[in-house]
Amino acid sequence: MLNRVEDESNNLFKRCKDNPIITAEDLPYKANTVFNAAVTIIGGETLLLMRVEDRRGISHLTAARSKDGITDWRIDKKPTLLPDPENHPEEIWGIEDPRITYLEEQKLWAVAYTAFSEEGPLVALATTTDFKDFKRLGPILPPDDKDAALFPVRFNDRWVIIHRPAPIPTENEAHIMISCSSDMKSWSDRKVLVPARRGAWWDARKVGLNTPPIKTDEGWLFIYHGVKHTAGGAIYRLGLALVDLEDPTKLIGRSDEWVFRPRELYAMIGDVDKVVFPCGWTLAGDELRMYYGAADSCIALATASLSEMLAWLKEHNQLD
Ligand code: BMA
Repeated sequence: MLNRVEDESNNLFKRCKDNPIITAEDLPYKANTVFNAAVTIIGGETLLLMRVEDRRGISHLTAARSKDGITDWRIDKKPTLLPDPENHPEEIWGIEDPRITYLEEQKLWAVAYTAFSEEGPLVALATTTDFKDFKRLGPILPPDDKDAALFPVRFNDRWVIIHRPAPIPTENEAHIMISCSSDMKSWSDRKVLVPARRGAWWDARKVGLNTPPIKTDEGWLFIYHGVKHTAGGAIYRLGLALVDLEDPTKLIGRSDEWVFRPRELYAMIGDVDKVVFPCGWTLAGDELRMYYGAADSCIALATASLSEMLAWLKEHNQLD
């Protein structure tokens, strides 16, 4: 893989030269891996809420803060949010892959994460104002379901969440869905938002949301992953999806090609080979910063221009 030094044909993302920016060696305590981090800006600093897998295989979440979002990460000395199976049995096998959304109305952050229950992974929700204390709302979507993120605002008085229920066995395809709720507890009106493609496509059979949707002039934009199964194992690559500003259940843009793929050694080889898996991004001016888990083993950073990305998507829009 080292001889594949060419960049993506679309050249939208630039990988940070310091990658990987955080590895398990940077943690103040022993763990197996650190990856798939959510991100937000708080107090003028970048905060990553990182998935840390301990040496039993159980994941928890730990916060890291940095002034420039690239270097000098200050990592909490102890796990920030540990699974709490006594009060929340659905967290028995850990908590994983958080996505952060700032809820403007409530002036707090909502964290949607995967709780690994005995019945399978499900979507759970917690809120916080400081990333020190968290209020758990418990499971909000039944197993199997994961890869969920809330929109920051309500639409017609209802909250909206993007998520990915398990494949229906007969179809064996996993599609990105969207559901609505008036109380954030019971979710209904489930609808397919981004269907998995078929056949040989890079995003055939299994897709899932990665980054929470951000508002742009063209629509709500998010990154999703496509999983292609090959004789050499699965490859996790990333594409773009755009939904209508007023009606987020309406898909209006979807990239034909992937925009990012595992390329460097740290994304090609790890606990799970050939995986790039962002759980968040930040936007400052026109600069998008995508923080991604690489090979389920470390955290890396790539940046892109939002306007270039939207212009590229117009040229590469293929909805089905
Ligand atoms: C997905 C999620 C991610 C993980 C990826 C690759 O299903 O569980 O946490 O990074 O698989 O292993």
